Amino acid sequence: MASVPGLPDPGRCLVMGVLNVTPDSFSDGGRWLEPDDAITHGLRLHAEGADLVDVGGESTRPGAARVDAGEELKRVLPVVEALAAAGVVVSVDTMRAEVAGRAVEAGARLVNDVSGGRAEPEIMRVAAQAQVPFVLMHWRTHSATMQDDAVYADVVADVVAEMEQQIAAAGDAGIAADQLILDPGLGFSKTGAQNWTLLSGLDALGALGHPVLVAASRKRFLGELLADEGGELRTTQEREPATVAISALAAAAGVWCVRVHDVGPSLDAVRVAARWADG
Ligand code: PMM
Repeated sequence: MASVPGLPDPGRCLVMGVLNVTPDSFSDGGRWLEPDDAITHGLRLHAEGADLVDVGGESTRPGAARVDAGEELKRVLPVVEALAAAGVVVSVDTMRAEVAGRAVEAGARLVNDVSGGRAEPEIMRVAAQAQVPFVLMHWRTHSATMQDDAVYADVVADVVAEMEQQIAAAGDAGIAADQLILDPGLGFSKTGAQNWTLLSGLDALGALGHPVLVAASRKRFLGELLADEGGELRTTQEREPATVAISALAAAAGVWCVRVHDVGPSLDAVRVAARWADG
């Protein structure tokens, strides 16, 4: 089982709880926009057993417009600070170097950059200097137009090749190899079919030699798979059992961490997978 220095190591796949302090994220947008509500929810995720709580202040749903850095800082910092002070292992979900740096100062212990260092390359140096682990997600462009770029000759090979470039950039920026976590970026410049191909080809990502994080929770491709006969997608809430299935399968495939909105059921799933593997 992979482990990352400085982060929890429970001997099973980790569970990261999602805490979006945004008005417009696809699943929990608007629910935790007030700092007190966000902090309460973060503590709840922690109490439910989340190994990490991932605090984000910018929605990356397909088509989303960017927020400015000042607004992102205003959303994220008080929540990171309060949760870290309460003993929660906090990760910050941001593409901005300044937000990452300030969040780490406020107590965040992991930088989760959905752009994999491509939006603001300086973010890699910030993580390196702070010596915190860095989630390098596969990403091509910002959410407003990302689905126009879901074109691959071979999605697994192309994603791996593009990630190898960003892994090299992370090394050049001074991020230690054992502080780097890879994420295929499900839904980011990817169709539903491409997400499934990436999941079934996760070994190729794992072969790059870093822990892998999978974030499928409640995403549209699960709603599409389980659509009714009239083509009506499952609602985000109704995608929860499928999310739990992904957590179990990801854990069984050796994934280091799953990032989910509802922690309890996925924690059960990764515990089952660990027990199964133990025999
Ligand atoms: N997806 C979202 C946000 N942050 N971070 C990582 N590492 N990987 C992802 O796939 C990812 C992410 C999408 O929005 P959500 O916060 O509503 O799930």
